[in-house]
Amino acid sequence: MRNFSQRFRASNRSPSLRAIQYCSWVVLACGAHAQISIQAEVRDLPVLPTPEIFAPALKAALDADVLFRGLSEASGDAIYQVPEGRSAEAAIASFVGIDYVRAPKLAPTLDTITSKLLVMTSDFSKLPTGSIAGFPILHTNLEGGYVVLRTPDAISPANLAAIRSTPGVKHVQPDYRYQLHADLSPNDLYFAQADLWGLRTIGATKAWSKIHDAKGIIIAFLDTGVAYDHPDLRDNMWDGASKHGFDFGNNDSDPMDDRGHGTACAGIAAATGNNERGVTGVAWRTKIMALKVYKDGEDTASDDAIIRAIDYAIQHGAKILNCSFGCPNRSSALRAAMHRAELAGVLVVVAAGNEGLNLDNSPEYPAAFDAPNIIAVAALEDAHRLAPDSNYSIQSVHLAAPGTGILTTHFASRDYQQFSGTSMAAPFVTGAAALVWAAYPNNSVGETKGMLLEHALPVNGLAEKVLNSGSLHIGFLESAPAP
Ligand SMILES: [Ca+2]
Ligand SMILES: [Ca+2]
Repeated sequence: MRNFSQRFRASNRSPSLRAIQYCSWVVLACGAHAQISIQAEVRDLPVLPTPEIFAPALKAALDADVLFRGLSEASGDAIYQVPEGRSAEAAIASFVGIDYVRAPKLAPTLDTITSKLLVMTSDFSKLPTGSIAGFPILHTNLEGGYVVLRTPDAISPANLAAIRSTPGVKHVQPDYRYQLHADLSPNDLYFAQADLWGLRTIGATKAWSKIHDAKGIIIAFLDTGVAYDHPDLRDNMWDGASKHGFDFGNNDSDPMDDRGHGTACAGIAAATGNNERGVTGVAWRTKIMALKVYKDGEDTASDDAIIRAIDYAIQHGAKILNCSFGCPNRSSALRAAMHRAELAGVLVVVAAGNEGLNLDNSPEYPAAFDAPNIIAVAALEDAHRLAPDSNYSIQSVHLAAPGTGILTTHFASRDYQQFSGTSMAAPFVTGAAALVWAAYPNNSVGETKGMLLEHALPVNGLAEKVLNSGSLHIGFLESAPAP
C-alpha cells in the first residue's frame, strides 16, 4: 500500500537535514486571503514542528530567491525549488527557524505536479468565459461551484495571484488526488474453504429473519467500476442507464471495472442473495450504481471526478455512497459536495484507510470531514480485534466492520475471491444502511446513521480506536416493522 507522503519522502544526504524526512509548504486560498501553511514529517526530533513554528520561515522563503515550481498532484502541496547554482544549505540558512528539505536533487518531477486547478465561485456570471488569467477553462461544474483550469506544470506566484484576484473567484485549490485504499492481492482461498464470518459477525442472519431486501435503495459505488455482468451482481444492477452508471475517470458511459476493487465492494454490500450461487450481500436485493472515478489502470482519483460522481449520484436518486479513497488534504470543493449530499439525504460511507494510522494525528479526507452524513469505517481482523493496518480514530472513525479475508465477487473470473482492508469493511456498513432504510423508509440520513452507531456492539479490542468502541451489528433489525 502506497502512502502519499512516501512519494515525497526525502533521501536527503545533507547531515544537517537528516532529521527531516519530508517537508513542503501548503498553500490554500481562503476567500480573498491566501493562507499559507507548512506540512512536515520529522524523524528523531522531540517536538513536531507546527505551522506556527514555520510561519516566519515562510515569509523569509517567499522573500528569498526560491522558485515556486507548482502544486503537487498527489498531495496538493505547493512545491518550491532551490535554484541551480545555489546550495540547499545556503537557501535554508536564509529561512528563519527552518531546515528546508527539498534539495535540488529532489526537485519534483512532472508527475508530481498538477496541471489542473479548481477555481471555486459563488457567482459564475462574474467569472470570465473561456479562460482565467490566460489559463483555459476545461469545463464548468455548476453543481460543484467551480471551473477546472488547465495550467502548466509550474505556475508562478504571479499567475496564481492573478487567478485569485479575478472577479468572481472565491477560492483556488489543486484538483487533489485521492488514493484508492486498495490491497488488490487476493489471498487465494477458494470458496469451499472460506466462510462468511463477516456476515455472522454483524448479526446479518438475525436481521434477515425480518428483512433481507432493499429493492428500492440505490447504492452508488465510487470506485474502480463494477463488473455489472457478474452472475451474482447483474440482477442487482441499477438500470437507470444502459451501463448501470457512468465512468467519470475516463469520461465515458461504460463503468466496467478494470481492477476489481469496486466489484469486490459491491458484492459485500449487494451481491444477490438466496440465488443458489456464490455469496450474498448484506442486502440480498438492491440497486448497484457503478460510478467509476479512476482512470483505467490508475489508483488515484481526482477531486473533479469524485465530485461529478457525487452530484450524478444525488441527481439519480442514490441513497448511499460507498467510498474507499483518501487524501491528506482537506478539499473545500469535496466538502461542499458532501454537504449537497447531506441536503439530499444521502449517506456517505467511507473506508478509514489501511496505513495503521491514528487519523486524529494524520487526518485523511473524506473520512475526517466533520459531516453529519458521513460514516467512517475501520476494519476488523476478527470479531474482537482491529486489523493491524486499519486506520483508526476516536474522533472521526465511527465504527469497525469485518475487513479481513472477506469472500466476495471477483471481476476477472466473474467468480469469487477473498479480499482484505477497510475497503471491504465499509460496504458491510453500506449494505446495513440499505437494510435500515428498507425497514425504516422515512428515516432521515441522521436517523439511519444514528441507528447504525447506536446498535454497534461494544468490543474490548476497539477501546480508544473508534468512536463508541463498537463494531457494526444489525441484529436489531429483527424487531423492525414488517416490510
Ligand atoms: Ca470506461
Ligand atoms: Ca448469491
